[in-house]
Amino acid sequence: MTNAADEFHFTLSATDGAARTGLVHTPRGQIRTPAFMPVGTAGTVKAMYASQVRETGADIVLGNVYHLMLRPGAERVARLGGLHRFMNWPHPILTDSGGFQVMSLAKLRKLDEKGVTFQSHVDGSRHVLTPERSVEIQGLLGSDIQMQFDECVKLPCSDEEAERAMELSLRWAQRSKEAFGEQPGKALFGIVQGGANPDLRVRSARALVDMDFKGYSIGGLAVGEPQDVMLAMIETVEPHLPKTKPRYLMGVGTPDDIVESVRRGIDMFDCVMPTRAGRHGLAYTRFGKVNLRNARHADDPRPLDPDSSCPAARDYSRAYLHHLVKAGEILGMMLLTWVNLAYYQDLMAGLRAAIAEGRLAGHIAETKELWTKGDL
Ligand code: PRF
Repeated sequence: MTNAADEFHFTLSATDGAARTGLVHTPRGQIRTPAFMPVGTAGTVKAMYASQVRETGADIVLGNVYHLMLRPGAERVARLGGLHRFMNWPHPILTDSGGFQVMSLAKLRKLDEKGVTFQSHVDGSRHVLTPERSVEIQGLLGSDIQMQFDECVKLPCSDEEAERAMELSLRWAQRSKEAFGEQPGKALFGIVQGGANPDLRVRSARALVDMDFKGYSIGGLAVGEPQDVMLAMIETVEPHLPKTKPRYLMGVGTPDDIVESVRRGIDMFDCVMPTRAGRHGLAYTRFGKVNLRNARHADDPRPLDPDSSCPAARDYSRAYLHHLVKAGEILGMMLLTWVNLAYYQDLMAGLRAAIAEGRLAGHIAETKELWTKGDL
């Protein structure tokens, strides 16, 4: 028997239109929603200490089956005490199931009803991922929130192709659920697919809700379509998802994508954007994006944002950051990743507070207004 407090569950504390704020409860801690999950693909949020990721305000990070099964191997991580201990992150971890990364990174892929066979991008070795093996790997890693194994098609694509992948993903959802079984304190999410076709999206959402997952992801978006198509798909799917379960929009996005998706009822996000942009000299601030590679920063003594919660945005001049980026110094990547993750977490905290106080629309308008103050 498990205590109700040890169960994975979601509590809503306030809504504002379709937007919601609440808590995902896990035995490893609570996740304040709307939440942004920094991406820790290979057992590290690149260029950040785990403790520092926590200090920016992150309650959960994301790990990837695809990368970790290839290197260092899921069984090895399990022998070493699981991913939390391995990467010194004692808080919740969500893992992605691998299919999406196989399709974007692996060589010589072959997909059939059983699963995906592929060659590693690391050493060319041959591997098989099935719904059952993906769930097994996510268990070996010790993931708190697992994703079903799915197939994501790039957009644009034909309705026939979107339907085939959506139906396959539903069969894989059922197999993932059977492989996962009952695991108190842990969750498996179903993933809505269906391309840019509203009927397919509704069918996918309804079928997954009938299977009764602990949360629902929306996949297959931010894969080449314009923002208005993505937002229309969220609006189509949202009414079919239970209010009592968390909704996670996979791989999204820019600050603007995030605020517009929160407005439409999304609770969880992940994206490489803040970390990857930071390693490429791009800062996200309250005043919009700043490209530190640009020569106009070379003599600028001002910090990125003197009122930021992040020391890296307050205590270093734009001139110094420009110098580090131009010189290819590791510290440049570290400082800008820190700035960006802190900004994303502050953005989420601002959205949560605004929803709680019923002033989301005004808050979003003010937030966007500041973005236009831009590269100053
Ligand atoms: N499926 C899975 N992971 C994902 C996606 C998906 O559709 C996306 C799409 N944006 C990002 N990550 N399993």
